[in-house]
Amino acid sequence: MSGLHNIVILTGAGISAESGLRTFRADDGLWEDHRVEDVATPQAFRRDPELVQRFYDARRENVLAAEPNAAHRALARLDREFSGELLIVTQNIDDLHERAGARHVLHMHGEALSALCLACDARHRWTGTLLGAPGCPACGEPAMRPDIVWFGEMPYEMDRIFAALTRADLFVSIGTSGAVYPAAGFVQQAKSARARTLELNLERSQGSAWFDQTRLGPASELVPAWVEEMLR
Ligand code: BJW
Repeated sequence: MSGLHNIVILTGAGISAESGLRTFRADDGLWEDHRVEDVATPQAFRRDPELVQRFYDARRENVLAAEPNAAHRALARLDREFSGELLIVTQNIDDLHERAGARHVLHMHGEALSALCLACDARHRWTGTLLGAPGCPACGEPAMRPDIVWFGEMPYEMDRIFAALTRADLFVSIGTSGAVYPAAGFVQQAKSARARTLELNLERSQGSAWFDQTRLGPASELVPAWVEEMLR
């Protein structure tokens, strides 16, 4: 495996598109039905909690109905078989990496199947609805919100992510448009740590010029082919 010891993989909505989960910024994307400021900010939640809960209740149902595709399965295989350190940092709120069998996954933008209590900060696995303000299983308060990182909020696990980027000798970005920070800046951090950088995407991302190599096509084809090369 050409002397690699530390791989960091960033995934975005594009890796789950072929599992039937819509991306954000495509013509038929999630933001087509909703203005981002109406559903993905803390201000939106304060202004119209029912709209936001309904949006994420529907997303949670879609996640539960979706299945991992060949790209998730290939990354899970790499996670199992790579002898060095590997970290999958996903911006996605679905659990398809885990359901494909990946073990080293960080959800920097939160998880659809988790709820966060605004009264006591407890996080609970949540597969039902949040509309109707159910009580928190820990403190009983009807103060549960989707455990999602909205615009203006600090993404999860940033310390572990930055530490991994500093050690990385390969950084791979899969199915993300590079429109949202801090994730969009990871390629530059990896490059300053002298990592090689590879982009796998349907079309070039906004930060495409930062990558040493770009391969264009659907994730379900590109990712298994790349993993095969890595494990050869
Ligand atoms: C395929 C495919 C197939 C399709 N195969 N590929 C100005 C400059 C810099 C920063 C800012 C700024 N103004 C404001 C900010 C900060 C802000 C930000 O980035 N705003 C931008 C609009 C500029 N960021 C934040 O507020 C973040 N917090 C923050 O910065 O805290 C401070 C901080 C400081 C320093 C260090 C650390 C922190 C929080 C961002 C939260 C983002 N939340 C969302 C929604 C919540 C989750 C949810 O509802 O699901 O997360 S936004 C949305 O975008 C979602 C996604 O995770 C995220 C990224 O989208 P993604 O995955 O790239 O999807 P798309 O649709 O954009 O792209 C899909 C791609 O797939 C495309 O490229 C297709 O080609 C490809 N594709 N089919 C392969 N089959």
